[in-house]
Amino acid sequence: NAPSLAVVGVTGAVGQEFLNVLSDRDFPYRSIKMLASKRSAGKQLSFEGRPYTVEELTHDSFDGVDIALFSAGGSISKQFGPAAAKEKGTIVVDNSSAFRMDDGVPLVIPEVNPEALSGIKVGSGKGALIANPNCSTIICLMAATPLHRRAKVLRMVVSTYQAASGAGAAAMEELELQTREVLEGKPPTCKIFNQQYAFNLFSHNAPILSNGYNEEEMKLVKETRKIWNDPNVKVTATCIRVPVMRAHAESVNLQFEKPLDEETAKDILKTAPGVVVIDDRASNRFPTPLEVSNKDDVAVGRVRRDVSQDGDYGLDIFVCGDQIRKGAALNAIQIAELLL
Ligand code: 11C
Repeated sequence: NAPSLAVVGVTGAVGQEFLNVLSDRDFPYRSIKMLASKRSAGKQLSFEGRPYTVEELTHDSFDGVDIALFSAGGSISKQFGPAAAKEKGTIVVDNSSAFRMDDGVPLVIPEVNPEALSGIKVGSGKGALIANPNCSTIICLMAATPLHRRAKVLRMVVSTYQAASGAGAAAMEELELQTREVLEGKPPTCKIFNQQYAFNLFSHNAPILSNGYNEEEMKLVKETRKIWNDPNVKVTATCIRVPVMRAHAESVNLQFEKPLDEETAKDILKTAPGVVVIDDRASNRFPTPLEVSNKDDVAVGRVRRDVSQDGDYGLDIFVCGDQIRKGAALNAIQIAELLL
């Protein structure tokens, strides 16, 4: 008995990727609603050879919906997610940050903490809210978790190089437009970001908090603790927006409780689900955002002993992952697969 689905925010970058991933993975469904704001209602879409009309999102949209995949921003999630779960018995997998840190809301990377979904099942008649982590957290923890399981991470220092897609389809369009404008000697159009993006990079555009970190950096700190169920793990991060279209890169420095040498670390990563190792020192070939774009797997390389730490208690790694896919749509749909 295949579930009925709804995609909320279907016209956005992640919404469109939900459809690609559902199709690629042959996700079973008996019906699917394409939901978006009033502005997009009435648009025609084609999915798996069938025509669909985008419907305006309302509370009634979730009548009879088993699983709703949300990616329409935090305020839409807050407005419609809890009501759909509570009143309509819908299982909401939410890509926004609205509920991630709420007690009782599982924050899940299927390869990392699938146990957080225990007790939630499609067809049980009971709705639920499940949060998809932030993309930089997902990509980082895909690589760090297999090493954490072996040697226990005490401290993690993350530096990100984040793509335009993290700020949505309009930011991707702005990067393309600005690149053309700069090459043509015209002033760049700065609508999404308040500064030139093409041929530049800048501190992540998320709001800066009172501790000097921006929200994106604190998501890495807090979400890691929740996903690893380890309130004591020390995490610090610096998040940077770079002019790359759709895949994030992250430099991750790890300090362990137990020794872990680089060869063992590479062997662990080679067998980790959803991870590929690209680490060819002889030809200087390592992960790149372009190489992982439109791919499911997160790529890890530059695996090396941290020379600033004694013995084998520290490693540096470099990770790249597709922000729209594993960082958002794929992760959410893998969660839904676990619930079937
Ligand atoms: C980015 N991670 O790359 C952000 C965007 O909490 O889901 C997504 C913010 C979030 O800019």
